[in-house]
Amino acid sequence: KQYMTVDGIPVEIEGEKNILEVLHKVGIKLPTFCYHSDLSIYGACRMCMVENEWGGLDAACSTPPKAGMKIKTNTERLRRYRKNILELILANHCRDCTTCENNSNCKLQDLAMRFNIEGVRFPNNAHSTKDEDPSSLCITRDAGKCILCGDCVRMCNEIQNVGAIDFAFRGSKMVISTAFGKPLAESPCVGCGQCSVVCPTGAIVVKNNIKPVWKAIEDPEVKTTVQIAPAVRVALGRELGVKDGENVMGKIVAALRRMGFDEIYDTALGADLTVIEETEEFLARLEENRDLPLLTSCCPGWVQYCEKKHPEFLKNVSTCRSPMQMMASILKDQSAKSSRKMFHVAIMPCTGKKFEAAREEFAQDGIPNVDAVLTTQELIRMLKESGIMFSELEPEAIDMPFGMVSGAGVIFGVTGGVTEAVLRRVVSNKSRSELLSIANAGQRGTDGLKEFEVPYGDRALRIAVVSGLRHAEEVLARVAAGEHFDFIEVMACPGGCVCGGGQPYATVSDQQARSKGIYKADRLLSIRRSEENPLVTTVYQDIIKGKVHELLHVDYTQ
Ligand code: HC1
Ligand code: SF4
Repeated sequence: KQYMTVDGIPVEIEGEKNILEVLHKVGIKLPTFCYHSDLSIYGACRMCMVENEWGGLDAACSTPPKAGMKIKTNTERLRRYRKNILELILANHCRDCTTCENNSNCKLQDLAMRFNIEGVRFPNNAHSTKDEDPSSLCITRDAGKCILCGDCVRMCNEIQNVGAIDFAFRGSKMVISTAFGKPLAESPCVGCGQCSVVCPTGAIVVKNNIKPVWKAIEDPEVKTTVQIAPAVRVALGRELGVKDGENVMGKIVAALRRMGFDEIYDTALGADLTVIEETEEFLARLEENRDLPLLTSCCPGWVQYCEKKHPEFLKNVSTCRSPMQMMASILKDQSAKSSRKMFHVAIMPCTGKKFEAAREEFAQDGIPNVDAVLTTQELIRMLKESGIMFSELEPEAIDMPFGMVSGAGVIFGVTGGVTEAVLRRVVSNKSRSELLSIANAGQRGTDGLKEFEVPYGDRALRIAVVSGLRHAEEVLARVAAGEHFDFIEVMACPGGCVCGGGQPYATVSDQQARSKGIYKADRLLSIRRSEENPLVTTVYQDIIKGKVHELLHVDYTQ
């Protein structure tokens, strides 16, 4: 066994990659801006310095632990050093904290409080005023709040393989920028919002669409309808006094009713329809041996990635509209028969859905099917604004005629969920034990790329499940090189929608709790397969008869 000494106490080294990890084990959480275990180590913020036995300072994030090492983590010198860094950052920072989108959700604010910053001794610098790029429909960047930690750059490059943003210029002129300083909307950005997840300040935040939603709710002439995505129900989190991973769908419904929405639906019904349509499309392609692998189409970040980087694969992308759009197309089509105007809101874990909602493919006579997308984060804000005591609410049920969903629709919220839902439909054995064997086929778990085979007739289906766009790039390269897959599910956000860019920040254990929560919700539903949902039959037979293609499909190749 090997030991190092932390603040005079021996601590065993058990293969940790850096001192930070060793410290976590003994309950010490040093401040960091630029450290995320999933990203490469940058070591730029210097907040996690520790003092070595010779009086030198080492960054705990980039120093591996060694046997016999002696460090101190909390000395007068270190505290002064950290305060100094914070003051320098604050001097270069737009300090409109009380009106900042990220107010109370900001690492800089937190650390300023933790280190007792009572004033900033340095003069304000050039970057200390707002400098916003509002061009993206998904996120807003404000260079005035950027502390140059580089987390967003590494996320966009290393995990998402998009490379929309990077460091530009040097020294005091350094900024994070798109190529040639273009607006983000004109860059390769796919709107996944993962940069905002890792941004420690308000420099990258989710675009806020709350105002038009309140306005519609207030308007007596307008009927407000709302759908709630699968992954939202397990991520409302501690801010509202519930555990991450707990399924609070019933409470969300109750809260939305109190807020004034007229009709409340579950996107999982849209997902049930997606399963039916996508399975049919998949089986047809298998039969005709064309345009394989089928690439899933419900994730808007992925669809944009394919459009921007790999248009040659667009013919493989399923023509199914996303569940959000299937649901919305049907609702808006229904509302055309009514004299009352409908304003339809989608509550999503995803920033990219804001872009999807604005796509011209998803409008009827110029009116978008989804009028506003609110992320889970925005929903939390509205709940707080309303003064609703969320944790105290008694659960309520969603509305008819779309008030029943299957477990297959709910599991869309985790990586592998779409695949599992489609497999439940594809296999002819409909027994309970078969559900279990499908669950263990290989699509579950958080790995960014999962590959497996499932027997189908006298052959095997070769399947890949991808989350995080870097892995999509990898698997597309293999397909381009001639490797065969039948079905590939892609979700842009690592872990799937439960870890979407619009969700409240989650630690690794929160993420696991959310996935577990989704699978638990599935197990507790009496209907586990989309085709067994009686409302699916009603929708096809009564509500969208003769309009299936028009309302449920889209062609991204055009
Ligand atoms: Fe998703 Fe989907 S699962 S894309 O991740 O297919 O956002 O939750 O609503 O549309 O159902 C997101 C989640 C969501 C769609 C569904
Ligand atoms: Fe990159 Fe996604 Fe951020 Fe766009 S939203 S800059 S693609 S990480």
